[in-house]
Parts: sequence; structure tokens; C-alpha cells
Amino acid sequence: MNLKKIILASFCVGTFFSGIAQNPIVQTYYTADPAPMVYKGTVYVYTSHDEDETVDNFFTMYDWRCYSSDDMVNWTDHGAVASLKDFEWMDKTNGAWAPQAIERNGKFYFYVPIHGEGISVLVSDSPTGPFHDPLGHRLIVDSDDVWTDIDPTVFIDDDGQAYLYWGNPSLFYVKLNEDMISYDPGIGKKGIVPVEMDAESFGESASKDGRHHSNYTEGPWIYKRNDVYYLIYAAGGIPEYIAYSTAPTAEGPWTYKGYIMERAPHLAFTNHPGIIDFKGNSYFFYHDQDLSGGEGFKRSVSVEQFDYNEDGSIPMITPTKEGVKESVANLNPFQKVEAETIAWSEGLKTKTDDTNGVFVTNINNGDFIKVRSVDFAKGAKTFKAHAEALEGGKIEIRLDAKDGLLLGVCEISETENNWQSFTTKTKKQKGVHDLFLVFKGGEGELFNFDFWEFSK
Ligand code: FUB
Repeated sequence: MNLKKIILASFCVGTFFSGIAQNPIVQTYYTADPAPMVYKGTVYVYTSHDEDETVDNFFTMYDWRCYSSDDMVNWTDHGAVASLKDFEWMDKTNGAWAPQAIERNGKFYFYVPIHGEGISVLVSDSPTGPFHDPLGHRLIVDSDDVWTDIDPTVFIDDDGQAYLYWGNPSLFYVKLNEDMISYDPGIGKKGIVPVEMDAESFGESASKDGRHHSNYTEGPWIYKRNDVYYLIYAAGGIPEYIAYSTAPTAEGPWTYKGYIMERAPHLAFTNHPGIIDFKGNSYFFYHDQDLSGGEGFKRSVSVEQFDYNEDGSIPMITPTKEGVKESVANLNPFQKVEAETIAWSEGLKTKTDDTNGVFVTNINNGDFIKVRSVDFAKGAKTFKAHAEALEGGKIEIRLDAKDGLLLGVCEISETENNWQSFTTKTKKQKGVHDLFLVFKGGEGELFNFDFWEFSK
């Protein structure tokens, strides 16, 4: 099944039969291994990226992508923010596995495992890149086993000490220096500390393969909340559950606390957690295989809102298709909104070029974008779309459903310039609504779409 048909099938199941589908949060690409980061009122989710075409029935992953949201329901695509090509010292073309980014003193440090090549770091002045390689070599390579040095998670403690944890199915950490691109060599084995793992700290091994010393498998995610240090991770071998341990310090000792996400039919054989607090709520990111119709090498990032128990423990979190129910902010349609800001879409891809940055492409008759919680205030007068006509077509501007109230129709027709703004009058409709931009036309790709805006 191609991606377009899979999205359609998934949409039918997710939306028509079980209410509003909001998971997975990206429908234009396969995304995995979510690493959310809150920076200045925005959530950035860094993901690995499963290619549409899987090679040799294995993880096929060439670059890392980034999505951002101010409201937890609409996600703006920032494209591939880093790739294996950023490492000139290395000639691997596959293996861009689970990343995590962190900000320190206005710089963004992006820790990435390259399967079989240890862990490296990239740096940028912006959360969405461009990132560059400050070292010209790996940051961590501790083991000859290609599975060991993967899945970095990074955390800066209140005293400024930064830690990088990683590992499968053993767990290690280094104390990063303040420059975030080197570490203190004076502890452990040349600076690398192996974490003691047993049933008490990480649960009894459910896997009898002799490799696992505890229930911990991979994908650690470390953070601190109310003086407690949390380590969330994939557990139980393959297929993976999500479990967690807590500790009184960032260096342990860890105490096993049990599972927080069980198996579900639409989860992949891997899972990978990320947790944040944002605008007063707590969110749990993970990945599943719903969008690909069950292909474990074509995963998609999803998110659930949850509440900690009063004692600080994490409840069991159920993976749902509905995802985040309430937005934490409304979207202002009276300013430029990137077309790639999407709550749900069908049939679309995004592309990046030097002129437009990221834009929406692969638009065919019947495809659509849904944008949630759009605040029309006292109503809009016009709608403007910045687009490039291909076969040409129309954008139907509708409210609250794909066939909801029609506010207007914006014609996108061929012009002398490739990219142009097209405007149409709209019916005035007050208040907060979900906006549906429904694409109509004949055969073939209708147009490319960069941004839109209403006027009052
Ligand atoms: O995405 C490749 C690998 O699969 C990650 O590094 C693991 O955490 C698992 O999700």
C-alpha cells in the first residue's frame, strides 16, 4: 500500500469511527523516536525518520526532522534539520537513529546516535538548525557492539552539571563539560560510567537472551521533577513496553517503578519515550505503526496528555488515536500561517527549497489540511494563499469538517510567476473553529502551497 492509501485507511479508522484522530502527529512522513524540547513557549519535537521505502527489511533512516507547536494540536514541519551528510568524517549512509536536543546559553546541542558509529553531537544557534559538527569526530564510542552506543538522552541539573545517558541494553553516562561537546574524563572508565543494573533498579529481565541484565532495553529519557530524577525507557526486550525508574540524584541509585505503557495492537516492536511539561500540562511522546498499517520499520510519533499521581508516580498511559484532546492556545489566522502547520492531513508531503523553506506538496484532488482551534474573532473578510500552480486547482475553505460550512473558494491558477499570492473573499464566521483547507481539481498534482492568512 502506498503512503497516500495508508493515510486514507488510517484516517477512516481514526476519524470516522472513533471521533477525532490526532495521532500520529505527523502524517506527511514516517517519524520515530520523539525527543520533545520546550523552548520559549514552543515545543520542538525532534524525530528520527523512517524512509517511505525500507531497504533490506531493516531501519532505513538517513536524517532527523523537527516539528514545533505552540498549542500541542497543530504541528509545524521544519523539515530535515540534520542528516548523516553533516558528518564529513563518516561515510555511513544509513543509521540516523534516536536523537535528543537541548539548549544551553543560546546554543542548541543535538546528540545523535549513528548505528555502528557511536554517538555524535551537532550545534546550532537556532532550534531548527542549520546544525554543524563542532568536533569532526564522534563524541562517544565505547563498545564494539553496534547496538550498545545508541539512544542518547541529555539533561542539565540545577547546579549546571549536564549528563548524557545512553545505551542498549546496558546503560552508561558521562558528565558533560560546560561546552556540552566534551566530558569529564576523570570518572568511570575514561569518563564513561556503566550504571549498575539489577531487578531492583531496572526490573527483572523479561528477555532470556543473556544480553539483558534487567528489564531495561533502550531509549532512555532523563529529567527531574520535584526533586525526583526520572529515567523513562523502553523495556521488556522486543516487543517493547515503556517502564521507568527514579532516583534521588542524577547519578542514581535507581529504583524500578514498573510499566507506564503496555503493548497495544497498533504499537511497533520498538517504542521510545519522551516527556515534557508544557503550559501546565504533562505530555508523553512515543511512536506507533498505525500510519503504515503495521510496518515496524515505518513508525509514527504520537502524544498523550497525562497527569502525575499525587505521589509523583506516573500512571499507566494508554496509546490512543485521539491523542491530545484540548489545545493549550488558539491559532491566530490573521497572520502568516505556514501551510505545513497541520493538525491532520491526508495525502500530502512536504518539501524544502532555498526560496520558500518548507512547503506543502503532492496536493491532489480531495486531499486536505485540518488546522485546529483557529480563532476567527469577529470573522474574516478575505483568505490569501501563497502557492505555485502546477495543474491548477482550488482551495475550499471550510469550518469544523471536511464538508463543513464553506467560507469561500480560492482559485490557484497558472500565472507568469511560479509562486504567487491568490486571494478570495470569505463569509464572516465568528469564534474558534477547526479550519479545513480542502484541495479540489482534476488529475495530477494541483499546486504547491507555502502559507496562508485571513484578513479582518
Ligand atoms: O529508531 C531506531 C531505533 O529503534 C532507536 O534507536 C531505538 O530506540 C528504537 O526506537
